[in-house]
Amino acid sequence: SAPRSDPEEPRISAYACQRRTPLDHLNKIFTDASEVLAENAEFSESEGRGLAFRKAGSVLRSLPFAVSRMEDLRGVPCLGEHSRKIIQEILEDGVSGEVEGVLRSERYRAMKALTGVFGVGVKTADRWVREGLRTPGDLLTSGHRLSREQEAGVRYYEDLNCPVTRAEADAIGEIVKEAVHSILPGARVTLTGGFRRGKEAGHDVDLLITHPEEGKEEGLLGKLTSWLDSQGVLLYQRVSEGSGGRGRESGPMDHFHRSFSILKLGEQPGAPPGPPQPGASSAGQTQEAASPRGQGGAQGRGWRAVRVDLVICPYSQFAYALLGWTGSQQFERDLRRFASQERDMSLNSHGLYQREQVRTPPPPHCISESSPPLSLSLSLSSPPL
Ligand code: 8DG
Ligand code: MN
Ligand code: MN
Repeated sequence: SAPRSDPEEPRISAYACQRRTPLDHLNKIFTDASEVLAENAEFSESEGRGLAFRKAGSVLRSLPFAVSRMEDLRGVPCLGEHSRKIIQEILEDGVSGEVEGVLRSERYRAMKALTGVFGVGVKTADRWVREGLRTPGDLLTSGHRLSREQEAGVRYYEDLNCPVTRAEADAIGEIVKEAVHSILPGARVTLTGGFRRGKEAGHDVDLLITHPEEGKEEGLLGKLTSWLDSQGVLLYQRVSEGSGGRGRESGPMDHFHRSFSILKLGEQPGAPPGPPQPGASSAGQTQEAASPRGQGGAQGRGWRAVRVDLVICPYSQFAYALLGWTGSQQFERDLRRFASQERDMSLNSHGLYQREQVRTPPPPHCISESSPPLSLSLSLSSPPL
């Protein structure tokens, strides 16, 4: 694509982490389209194509004007031929034929419904679709063997596909805070993920937990989830032990102790959930069904199921963990790409490393919680913020 002719015109960075990306933006009609095409690509395991549409969506979200002619896109990076064709179609016809086709296709709909089950990835959903399954309800009637996670995913399908509100996220935060403080006074619980970015709704609640005295956080996750279980709040969990951030930290995945869980949220945000049902207080045991077929759901039941990620981190890594768990995914991806390609450094949720030192991190420099967002122009030699 041609560079902008006007040298005064600020260039738009190809890195999402260098673009201002407001929650509310002006090009929703185009970003909705690229989201559908990205999903559809991911459903056929075309990761490259999926990423291209995600990048296109991300740059469109950052534009301070509504795109109304193709010329508006001169010099805008991250828009490939395919994305531009879709935008042109929408500008001319109001909709994209290709996107409409995807939305109508039986395969896309089935993949969307089945990957919408907690614990079901693209590979599994694809196999089921080829076997003729279309909805989570079909899973029950077909008698397919489900993992414990998928069973919970089907049981709470409706609730988990109903967006979590900000008030519900705060209420979950309060429940977890109360539990954490009763176990380890002085520990800190921080709401991260989409809600930290200011979103009004999300698919889960992401909580990062630490204690200002390094080492005090060890063993906290097990105690926390036992406490939640004893209160009848823990409907399901899968714990990832990791190394607690004390092993060799490299690669894209982090190594914090964490729990991918489903918690029970009582009727009024902040209100304690109902008493545990006799014999049903352990995660994974039978609870009232949130049926995937329409009846059930949160209404009338007095509680709803909410997906919650609980992450424990040592205090010395808190700044990086907070940065890494705040998202968005595109921002995180490009932040790491920027570190690597522009600074020859390596960034993950544990620290920022000189390239040669990936396996022996220097002591992470201290960034206080009240600091302004980490500026990318900082180098390691800068004084602490
Ligand atoms: P949503 O829940 O509102 O839909 O959006 P979100 O909060 O932005 O998405 P998310 O799926 O909850 O993820 C939030 C951030 O957490 C995401 O940008 C990357 C990060 N994250 C995971 N899993 C992992 C992981 O295993 N390791 C690390 N370091 N980060 C992770 O979701
Ligand atoms: Mn989230
Ligand atoms: Mn999450």
